[in-house]
Order: sequence, then C-alpha cells, then structure tokens
Amino acid sequence: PRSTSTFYERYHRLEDIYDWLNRTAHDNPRTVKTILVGSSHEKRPLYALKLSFSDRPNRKAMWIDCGIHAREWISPAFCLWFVHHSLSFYNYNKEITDILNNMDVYVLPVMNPDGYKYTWTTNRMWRKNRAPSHNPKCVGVDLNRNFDANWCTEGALPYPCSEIYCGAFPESEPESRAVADFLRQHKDSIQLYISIHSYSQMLLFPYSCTLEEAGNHNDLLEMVQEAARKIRTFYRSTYKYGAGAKTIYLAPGGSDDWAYDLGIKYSFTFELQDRGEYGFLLPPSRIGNACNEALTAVKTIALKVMEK
Ligand code: ING
Ligand code: ZN
Repeated sequence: PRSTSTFYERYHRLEDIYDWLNRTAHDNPRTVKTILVGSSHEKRPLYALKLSFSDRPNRKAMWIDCGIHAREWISPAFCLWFVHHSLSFYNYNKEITDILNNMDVYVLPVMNPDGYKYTWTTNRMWRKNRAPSHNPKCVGVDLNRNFDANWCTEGALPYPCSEIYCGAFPESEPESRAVADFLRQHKDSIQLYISIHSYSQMLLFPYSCTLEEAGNHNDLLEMVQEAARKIRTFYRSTYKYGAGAKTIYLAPGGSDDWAYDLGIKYSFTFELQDRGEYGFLLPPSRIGNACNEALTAVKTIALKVMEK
C-alpha cells in the first residue's frame, strides 16, 4: 500500500482551496476560467471554474456544486477531484473526453465558504451558512432549504435555531441567490445540474419537496439506476436511488428541485460515502474511493444526457 497521499486525497482548509482555484486557472489558461458567481454573507468570494475544451460559443453545459453544507467535507474534495480528473485525463479517458467534447462544465467547489471555514476553526459539525438572525444565539440558514421550491413547507422549519432553518424568504441568502441567479442566466445552455452532499450513499433526483413524481421520472430513474449498477460493479458499494422525498425524506427548498422547475430537466443530488460508520468524519484514506464512485455516477449520467 502507498504510504503517502496526493493533494486530492486530503481535505483542505478554505484558503488552500482558494489557492488551488487560482493555481488551476493559471496553469490551464486555454481550458479553465474562474467565474465570480457572487459572495457569501461574510463577503468571501464564490468562485466557480468553467472547464471548456472548445472555442465554440453557446455550448451545452453541466453544473456541479459542492459544499452547500459545511461539515460535508467529502463534497468539496469531490469537486477538486473532478476538476483534476478532467484536466488530467482529457484525451486519455474516453468517457471524460466525450463529455468535455460535448459540453462545458461549471464547478463551484465551495458554495458555503463561511460555514466551511467555521468547521475548520470552531465547530466541525456546522451545517448552515453563518448569517446572523434576529436571535443573537442562533446563526445560520440551511442553504438547501432556501431555494424557491415549496419553500419552508414540511421538512424545513421557520426557526433560526433549527438545523433546517429555511431563512426569512426564498433566496434570502447571498450564497443561494448567487447560484440561482447564475442558473437563471445560463438556463438555456445548462442541461444537467448536480449537487454533491454526504453522507448515506444515495443518488437522488426531484422531487424532494413533494411526493409528486417529476414529469421525466422514469428517465431520471433509469439514469441513477445505471449509475448505481456501475458503482456496485466497479467498487462493490451500494447506493440507493430514487426521488428524494421517497428515498431520503421530504425536504422543500432544495437546489435540485428548484433547478428542475427552472427547466434543467436532468437535476440530481448525490449523497456520497459513507452509510454512517464515520458519517461526516469520513477518513482521508477513503477520499479516493468515495470520489471515484461519484465520478462514475457523474460520467454515466452526463453520457446519458448527451444521448437525449
Ligand atoms: N441531505 C440533503 C439535505 O439537504 C436533500 C437531502 C436532497 C434535500 C435534495 C433536498 C433536496 O437534507 C444532506 N445530507 O444534506
Ligand atoms: Zn448536505
């Protein structure tokens, strides 16, 4: 067994992720651009990378965001892993080459930088952002309850002290508003939306905010079923799959449901490793495996979207 781990097999503090973003754009000027999508409550920048292996304008695109929830450290680790895989294996791995030849990819590695920072300095189990409320004792909005999809109905709470606080109104938070604004501005090109969370090993799609079925439920189900099958074959890990409300729990205000209703008909939330042994504290030795599983799912689904 290898005794040393690479940069991508470790967790990184926020400053190191910002350095990585700069370095990655600087080292790949033809293919990588940084996009300032917005800024957080504490005024940290929300940077996305745009991976584009073609000069043609108006290409189809996919969006991946990571780190909506601060304590889910495997999520930002996956976004870095994905970008590294794309840049390293373009022209060497057939699947990633086909995908990048057909679409641009936007990757937002840390959607909740204030919360992420806080998990490194103060409270490893923090979930929400760091916006103060009218109650000085209770901080933070759950960004995955703050989108305008059956906002603040059953599965979210209107109390700032709750871990699933929906905020004062839909898109009240700068982090969720920034992502929503970006998706609204690019909705004609973005065909596929993926949000990365942990843990529980699930591949979810709309709806989470209602028990109703999405219009293309069977299409979405086929995609995650095939992705889960590949993960089982290659990595011997089991992923559950299905509509969020019936597979995990009712949860209004989530980003994938909102993106779906905006018109991005291939919209997913992945819950990466593990199934509860370590939970949010997934050891660094498991990063490679967890990210390769998620990468398999992203590739399988992106290739299927390209056939549509
Ligand atoms: N799970 C998600 C959460 O925000 C989810 C589940 C998926 C909710 C899609 C809404 C939409 O609760 C975790 N682990 O955060
Ligand atoms: Zn989460």
